[in-house]
Amino acid sequence: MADAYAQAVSSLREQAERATDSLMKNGPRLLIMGGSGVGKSSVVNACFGRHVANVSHSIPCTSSISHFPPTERCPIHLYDTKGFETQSNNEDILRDLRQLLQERRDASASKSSLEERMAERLHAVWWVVDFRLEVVLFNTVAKLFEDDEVPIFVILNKCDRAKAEVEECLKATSDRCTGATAVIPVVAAAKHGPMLKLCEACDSEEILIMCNARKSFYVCQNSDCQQCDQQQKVKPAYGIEKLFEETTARLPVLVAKSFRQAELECFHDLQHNAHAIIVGFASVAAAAGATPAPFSDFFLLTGIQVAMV
Ligand SMILES: Nc1nc2c(ncn2[C@@H]2O[C@H](COP(=O)(O)OP(=O)(O)OP(=O)(O)O)[C@@H](O)[C@H]2O)c(=O)[nH]1
Ligand SMILES: [Mg+2]
Ligand SMILES: [Zn+2]
Repeated sequence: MADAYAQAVSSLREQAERATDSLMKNGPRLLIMGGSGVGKSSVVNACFGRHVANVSHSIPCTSSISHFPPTERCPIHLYDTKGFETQSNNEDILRDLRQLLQERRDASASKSSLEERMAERLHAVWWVVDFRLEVVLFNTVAKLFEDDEVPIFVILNKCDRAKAEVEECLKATSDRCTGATAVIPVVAAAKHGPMLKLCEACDSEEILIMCNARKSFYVCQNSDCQQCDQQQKVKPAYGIEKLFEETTARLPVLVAKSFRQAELECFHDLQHNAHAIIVGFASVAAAAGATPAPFSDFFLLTGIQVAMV
């Protein structure tokens, strides 16, 4: 019994290592853009944790774009753009974006297999905004990416404010940024309460918020709420899962796998998670009513893997 267990762990580890290699080779290429101080770094941290935002492993790509190559724990190529300035025409950034696009087209053209060519392309843009919107610049950039069919997701950050205010801004953003694939509200680093300042248990706006350096909670005042008068913790971030879902849905299947993978920071720690993985794996296989799929295919079952680890 112990032997069989050890064998299963070791076989899973081997398969996971192979899957990781392939994920790293085919990691999605994600470009982060946005004005200064809108929360680009906070969004990256909320999504990919501390495994990427480390400046020391970035490679200057152009003068205003840094490339963060994939790591074992975060198999994603991140291209981080210098925040643009409202007072400038941002010609330098536009020039660098053209250069990056060309570089990626050339890299793609140099490969022979479809799989490799696809892996070299830029796969998505995350355009982070807070409540100011650079519409002209956005539309210029959207045009730039149009030919390459790169989806642009506008991430409306700092949605830890009143619902009416956020909804108005979401509408204005969708109306004016016509080239956006989707506009997604998030709270990358909650400072003023939960998303939309709504109770997470009942959606009521009647909440009292207490956020300072030491405490971060709120109390729902709605007498029908199950959590009424209870302290509820303000989470570090909101809306990140939705952002992943929306982005994954638009990625080529090949790279979508590694994108989801980035969420599973602990995945490589197989020894630690072996038991949960084996239990999860067996139950998925049983539910599918088939012989167990190879581990790499298992990553396709994205909903399940998140629940599992
Ligand atoms: N209220 C609130 N503040 C946020 C949120 N996300 C980020 N911030 C704050 O916004 C400020 C800027 O965040 P950064 O992540 O450094 O923004 P950035 O776009 O990387 O900034 P630059 O790199 O300087 O251009 C910080 O003080 C953050 O704490 C959020 O969801 N809500
Ligand atoms: Mg930053
Ligand atoms: Zn409530």
